Amino acid sequence: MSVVGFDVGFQNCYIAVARSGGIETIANEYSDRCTPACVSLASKNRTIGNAAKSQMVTNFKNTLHGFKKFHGRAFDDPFVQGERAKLPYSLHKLANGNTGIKVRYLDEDKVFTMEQVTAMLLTKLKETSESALKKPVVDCVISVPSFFTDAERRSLMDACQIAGLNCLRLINDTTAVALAYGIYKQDLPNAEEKPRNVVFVDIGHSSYQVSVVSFNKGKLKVLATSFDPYLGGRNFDEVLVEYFCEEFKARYKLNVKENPRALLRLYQECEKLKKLMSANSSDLPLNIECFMNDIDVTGKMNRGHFEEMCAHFLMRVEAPLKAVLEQSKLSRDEVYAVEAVGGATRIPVIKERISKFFGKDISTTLNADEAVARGCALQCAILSPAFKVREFSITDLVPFPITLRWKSPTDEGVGECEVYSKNHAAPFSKVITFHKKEPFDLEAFYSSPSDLPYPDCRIGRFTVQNVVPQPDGDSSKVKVKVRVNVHGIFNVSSASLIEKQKGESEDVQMEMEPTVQNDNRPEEQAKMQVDQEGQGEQPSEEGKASGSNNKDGASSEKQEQGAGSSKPKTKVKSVDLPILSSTLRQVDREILNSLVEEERKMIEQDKLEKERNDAKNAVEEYVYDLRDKLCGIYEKYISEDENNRLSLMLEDTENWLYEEGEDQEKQIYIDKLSELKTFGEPIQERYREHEDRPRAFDELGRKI
Ligand code: ATP
Ligand code: K
Ligand code: MG
Repeated sequence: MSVVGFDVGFQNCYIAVARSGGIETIANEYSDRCTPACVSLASKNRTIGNAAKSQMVTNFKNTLHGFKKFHGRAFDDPFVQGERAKLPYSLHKLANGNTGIKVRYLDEDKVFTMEQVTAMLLTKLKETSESALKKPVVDCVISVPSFFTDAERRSLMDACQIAGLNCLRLINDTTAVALAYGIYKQDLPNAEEKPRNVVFVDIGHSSYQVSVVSFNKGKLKVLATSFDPYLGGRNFDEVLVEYFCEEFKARYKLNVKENPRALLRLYQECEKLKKLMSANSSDLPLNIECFMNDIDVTGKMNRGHFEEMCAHFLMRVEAPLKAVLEQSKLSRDEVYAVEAVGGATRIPVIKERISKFFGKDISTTLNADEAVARGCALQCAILSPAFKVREFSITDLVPFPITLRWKSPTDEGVGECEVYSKNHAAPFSKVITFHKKEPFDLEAFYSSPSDLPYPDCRIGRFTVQNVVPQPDGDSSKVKVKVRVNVHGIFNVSSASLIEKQKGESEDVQMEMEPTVQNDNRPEEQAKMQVDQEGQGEQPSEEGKASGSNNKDGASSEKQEQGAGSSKPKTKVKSVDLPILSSTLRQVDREILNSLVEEERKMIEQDKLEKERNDAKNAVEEYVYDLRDKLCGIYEKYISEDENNRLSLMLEDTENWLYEEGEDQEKQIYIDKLSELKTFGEPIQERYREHEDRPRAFDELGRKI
């Protein structure tokens, strides 16, 4: 079993793994611990990560970046349309209305779903971790922004499946950071003591998240989260880009926005400049050679000016900080520390604003780039039976309230109830009891659309099937279990019909479900009744169990399903009811399976292309190597004639590699190499024999 955590950022991905020495962040084949969230498609293969990033300007139409926020979004979504106008590659409306991406791949026009694009990135992260661990990686934990909605989370889970990963938990970014912070702390207050409250701030490239977390020994509880999903480092890059576009128009008469390549280069240079300004407050230059129309451009900027231009973004730093304090009802004095991660928290003025708001310095005990990935790996270690790590319980929360609405075809009654209030503990299950004579629909949706950073408040429709009246014509009691699971995904996880037994009273049946909980009593006319035991806010046994016992992975989810109904006690008989579910923007399951296969084929194609390239490089290397030696160490072991003939042959081969040999099958290169070796190896042999001979004499001499 692998223990791996992936921080899949909008711009940067990090990987942490558990090894015998503990949790460590690993480097990729470029010795880089950061893998850019970048995928480049080409006529023979895909490149992903660092290699793709270097294609960004040259192959701009087919190099994908900045796609994380398209997950679970409709093509017509205003956010998607806004991004589309700025992206150098093409977005595409898929048949189901979802956002897709259109590229040239293998010399054909090709459309990929968002799930596929992220799966490509995950494939790369998987391979990088596999080469570090030297074993296959399947189980993992992946981070998501805390504001990701159901559709976005489900879409990411589908991406995992396409990449052949088993994601044990989608963990919220700031929760992962909180785990990385808390698990090694020796001095956390005991269970009965007042908890330690820590604020975690993560400002990345695309978004800003804050949460307040309370710690006691062995556990953490997220008290509140808040966010500005559209504020991040890239907004600051954009300010600089806009500024220099204007300036270059005035000074050089250049229309940068009409030239995608130039615009991309300007973005890259502005990001570098922004980072430099974090360390330096004086005037800094921006120079780009051969920028557009063979013109070199120059410009300058300083921190003070930059901060002025960014005032409208800086104003937005405070709101989420305020919101978490309000929600958690904590005063600033009750905040023990403020921990900041994410690249954009390195901007000095942002740091200042945060620190001023709380009236304390920001702590930097965590690695700002790697803390999320480390938290993910720690969570994976906790969930993995194969790895020993101290127990640490995590209680996260439901960021947006969820309401359930029900109706059946002939019932006049339509009812609804908020099953999860804002900041309700998660993961968490609830059992709701209905009285029904026929199948009915449950519609789940986010009840507070204005809080949602997403334009559609629907979650999904769940049809409880096979409901029939009791033999005496009465309504049947139907128990429906709903759950916000470890991934933060809502589900109607099971339903069962309780058959009335002779002589049984209602009350006895009620006791059959001791672990039920619900915090709202719905209207009587809807014929829905909430079980008695679970009134109030205290979590059910199930909710507690999943909070304190972190073995609540994907596998135990299955065990719970129908737990109450599959082991009926003596007095009631319960029958499991099938549930038909369709969730927002869901990828058809059959299509998903074909995407799994497609990814597998693309991996194979990349592998073949790599082998082909390696074979070609081997020929090239042999040519150079042999040529060097022919006028060096081999010179004495070959006649002048032979040397000339062979040198000519090497020259021919070199030319061939640039001409018709540029793009051949792997076998052709292999054959070419062995052909060259038939000439080269005898010389090498003669050389080696000669070199070895005196040494052999030496050794003999010593023995005697
Ligand atoms: P997200 O969390 O939004 O998905 P991400 O995780 O990819 O994005 P990070 O890697 O945390 O983002 O941060 C990247 C951002 O931080 C970029 O905008 C980058 O320019 C910025 N950044 C990194 N270092 C500095 C620095 N020294 N000064 C200013 N900004 C910086
Ligand atoms: K990141
Ligand atoms: Mg991030």
